[in-house]
Amino acid sequence: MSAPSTTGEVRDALAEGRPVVALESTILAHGLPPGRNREVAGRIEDAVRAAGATPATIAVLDGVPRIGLTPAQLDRVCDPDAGLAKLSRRDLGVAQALGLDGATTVAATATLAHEAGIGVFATGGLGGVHRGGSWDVSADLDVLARAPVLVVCSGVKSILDIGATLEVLETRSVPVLGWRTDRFPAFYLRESEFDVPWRVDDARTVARVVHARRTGILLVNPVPAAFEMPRGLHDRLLDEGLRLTADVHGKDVTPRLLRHFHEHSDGASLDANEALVLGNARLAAEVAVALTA
Ligand code: PSU
Ligand code: MN
Repeated sequence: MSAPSTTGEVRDALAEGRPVVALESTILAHGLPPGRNREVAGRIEDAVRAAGATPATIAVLDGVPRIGLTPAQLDRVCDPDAGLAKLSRRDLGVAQALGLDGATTVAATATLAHEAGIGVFATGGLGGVHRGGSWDVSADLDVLARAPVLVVCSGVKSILDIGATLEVLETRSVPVLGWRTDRFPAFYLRESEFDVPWRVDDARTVARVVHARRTGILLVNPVPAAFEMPRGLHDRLLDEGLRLTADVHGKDVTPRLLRHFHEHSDGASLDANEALVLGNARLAAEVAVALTA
C-alpha cells in the first residue's frame, strides 16, 4: 500500500511550524460543475496564501494519498473525464490498495490531514443526518469525534435534518463554535432555526479552544450576507430537490442535490457556494496563523 505523498511546499511549512490549512477535494470533483471547480480550487488556495498560511488540498491519486496538489494534479481532480470516486474514510484503504483516483470528503480529508500533522481544515458544507429518520448519517460526524482537527464550514445544507445533526454532534462530544453568530448556519442561508452552543468572536479565542481540545471541533461561519440565497428560491429548490432525491441513496444524494440547485438558481447557488468556501478558507488561515503565534 502506498504511503502518503506530501508536496515540498507543505512539507517545508510543517517542518518549520508554519501555518497550514487542509482543503478537501469532493467539493471540487463532485460539488461544483466542471470549469468553475478549477477556478474555485485556485481561488481557495490563493485565499489561504493571502491570509499567511500554506494550502494543502487533499485527494488520492493513483492510490497515493496526496497532501497538497500540484496545479496539474488539481486539473486532474477537476476534470470530469478523470472519473474520480468519492472517498469517505472507509474507502481510503480500498482506494490505496486498488490504486484508484478519488476525491476525499470531509471525513476522509480530516483523517488524512490529522495523519499528516495538519490541525486546521476549511470546507464548504459538512455532511450530516438525512431527513426522515433514516440511517443515512454522514461519516463526517464520526470522524470529527475522533480526529482532533478544527473544521471550518458554513453548517449543513437544509436538505439534511439540522436538528438531528446537532444532536449527533452533541452525543459524539464535538464542540460547535459559531463564528460571530448565535445561530447555526444552513449553508446557502446565514441562519437555521437552531442556536449554536458557543459563540466566538476572534481567532485567538478559537486557537485557545484548539489548544484545550479533546476531539475535533466544528467552527461554523455563515455565508457572506451579499451572497446568501434568496429564501423563496432556496425553499423552492429544496422542496424540488427533496422530491428528486427520494429514490437516490448513499453517497449520490449530496452531489445530486447540489446539481439541482446549481442548474436551477441562475448562478445564485454557485456564487453562494464559492463565497462561503472562500470565507471559510480565509478564516481557517487566520486561526492557523493564531495557533502558531
Ligand atoms: N455538502 C456540501 N457540498 C459538498 C459536500 C457536502 O454542501 O461537496 C461533500 C463533502 O465532501 C462532505 C460530503 O464531506 O459531501 C458528505 O457526503 P456524505 O453525506 O455522503 O457523507
Ligand atoms: Mn450518507
